Amino acid sequence: MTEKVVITGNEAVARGFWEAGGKVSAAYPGSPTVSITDTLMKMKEVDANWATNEKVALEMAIGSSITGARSLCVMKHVGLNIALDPFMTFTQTRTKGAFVLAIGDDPGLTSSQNEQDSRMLAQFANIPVLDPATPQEALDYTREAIRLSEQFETPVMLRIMSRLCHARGVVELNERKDSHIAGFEEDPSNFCMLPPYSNAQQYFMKDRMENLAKFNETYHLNTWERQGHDTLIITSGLVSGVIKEIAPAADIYKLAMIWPLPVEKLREAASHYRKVLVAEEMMPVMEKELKAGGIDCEGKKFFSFTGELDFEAVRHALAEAGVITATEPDVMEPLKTVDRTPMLCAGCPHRPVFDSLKKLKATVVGDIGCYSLGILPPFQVHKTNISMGASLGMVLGMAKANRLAGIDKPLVATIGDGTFFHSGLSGMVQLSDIKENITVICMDNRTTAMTGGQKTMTTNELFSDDSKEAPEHYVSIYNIVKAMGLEDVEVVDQFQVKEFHKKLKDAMKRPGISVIITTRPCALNFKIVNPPFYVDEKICIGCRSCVNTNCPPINMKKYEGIEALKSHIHADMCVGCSVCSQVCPVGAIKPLAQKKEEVKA
Ligand SMILES: Cc1ncc(C[n+]2csc(CCOP(=O)(O)OP(=O)(O)O)c2C)c(N)n1
Ligand code: SF4
Ligand code: SF4
Ligand code: SF4
Repeated sequence: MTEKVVITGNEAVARGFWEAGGKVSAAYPGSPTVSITDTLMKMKEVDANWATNEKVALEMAIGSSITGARSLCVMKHVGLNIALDPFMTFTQTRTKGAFVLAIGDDPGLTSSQNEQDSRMLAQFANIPVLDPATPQEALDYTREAIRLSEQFETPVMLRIMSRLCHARGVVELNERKDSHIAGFEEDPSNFCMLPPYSNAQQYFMKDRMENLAKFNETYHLNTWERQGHDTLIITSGLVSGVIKEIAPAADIYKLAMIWPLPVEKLREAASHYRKVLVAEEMMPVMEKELKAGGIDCEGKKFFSFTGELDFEAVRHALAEAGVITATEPDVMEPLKTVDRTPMLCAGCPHRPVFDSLKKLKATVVGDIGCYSLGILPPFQVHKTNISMGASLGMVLGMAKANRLAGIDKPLVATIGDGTFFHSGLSGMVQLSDIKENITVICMDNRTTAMTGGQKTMTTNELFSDDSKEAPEHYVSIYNIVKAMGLEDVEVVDQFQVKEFHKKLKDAMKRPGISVIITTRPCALNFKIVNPPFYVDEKICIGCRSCVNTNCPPINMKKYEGIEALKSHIHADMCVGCSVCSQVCPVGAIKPLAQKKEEVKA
């Protein structure tokens, strides 16, 4: 029985895995692929897991695959950097249970620290790549990836672009075909990657890629649309759909498997045309390979090497390449939107930390999470942001360089609980036996907030429901840091604004490593709503200290009968964290309930 539904690309990947008899999935959260795992977690036949980082996720999926279970590993593009070590060696082996790596690329860096092209890592690791264009293809290609993985004994990369992950489309569903888990069969020549076994696997890997390239020469999912145009556009995935809409009369060779390329087939196709264009987002992977194969083509001469190839970018490139006339009207008027910088939520636990750091004029080595917003105005406290977990190693390097240069300036590093467990542990150990003056703030909001509130090892169930029962599983950052031998470790409530400020100031003055662990949970994820506050405009002196905390409900406004601008709180947006009332120098911000009491009296 088939059914048609409207779902996202991510939901389609999850469904495809389920239909193909998928058994185990392991993921680390990161935009744009988060909802693949959210969806899998609702499917009882699949054992779906969030791992502590991408390397652990990959290793879990390797383990289930070599035990014969159809396995899926999910991450965002930069996650593969973390998992690259096991990945590069695992791809030498003959895959047992299917292994699919669903990886989300983010051209245009809508929510990432860089814009890397995962195809390059697939090329590096000698595995094939499928590139779906629509939610339907996301489902079909996931099933196909499982099939190819078992047929060719290879891990398969399913590369999904951020726009497809979140795009919705009509998708035809099918029943699940369950699969059998054969169990682990000992085979040192395949699973013990040491010489001489690993030397032999190089030949297997090379032959496997040659077989896949041959297979791709006649792959039924690659399509060649011939309409008599003098230019052939070789493309794949989302970009193929954009091209079709902009230039419906174009001749398009759309590849389903974008690595390894069917060079002979493309050479033959190219021979029918006056000109060949290669349209691909980010790196010129296909263009370079085709040029190396002697095929006369152009790509990055017209298509940008950075950003999404959206309608405007493709239209411009096709006009420049002479495929369409420049006078053709735009397919879509650009939307007129108001630019807004991202803001911390009302009641965010990171706010008072940034407020203090700003006042202390600290040099802060930042990390990745909601607290990365400390880079932006009005706080502008974070001075660096490189990769997850980097703050701890970086702050140590900076402290050492400062000492050699005779610069006596205390340094602060921030790291969230999610990031601490992801890749901060080893940096923290490195800090445990040094003499430099460094303050580390572990911003433990009990969740991986930035990616939608996945659990971390400190996620305390007490915050997520009202059961008041002890947390099921809780790993204390305090205990870990103490066990590393660090003595100067404090657990603080940053919503006691003045005390917190003093503790931070003192810690920054103390020599050696001081660790401060903040404890207030994420207001959004744990739905923390307390009674709101209001501004007594008669007391307010308009100093803007509250406004500078950048909490969304606060703004300056003109009150009737008062000349100067005074502060105001939108009660329906305020979640009553009290931080603004604590920074007000004249006590003008009070609980709204108090005002109501006064009115009654
Ligand atoms: C290597 C890598 N994997 C995943 C991500 C996606 N990501 C962005 S921030 C973040 C973690 C944030 O959690 P936490 O450190 O607890 O900070 P919070 O957002 O809760 O403030 C993740 C997983 C990333 N940027 N880089
Ligand atoms: S999601 Fe949580 S941690 Fe992130 S800004 Fe909102 S309240 Fe702060
Ligand atoms: S009490 Fe103040 S800082 Fe807290 S949520 Fe309300 S307006 Fe924002
Ligand atoms: S901090 Fe107090 S005095 Fe200053 S603007 Fe806000 S409410 Fe007014």
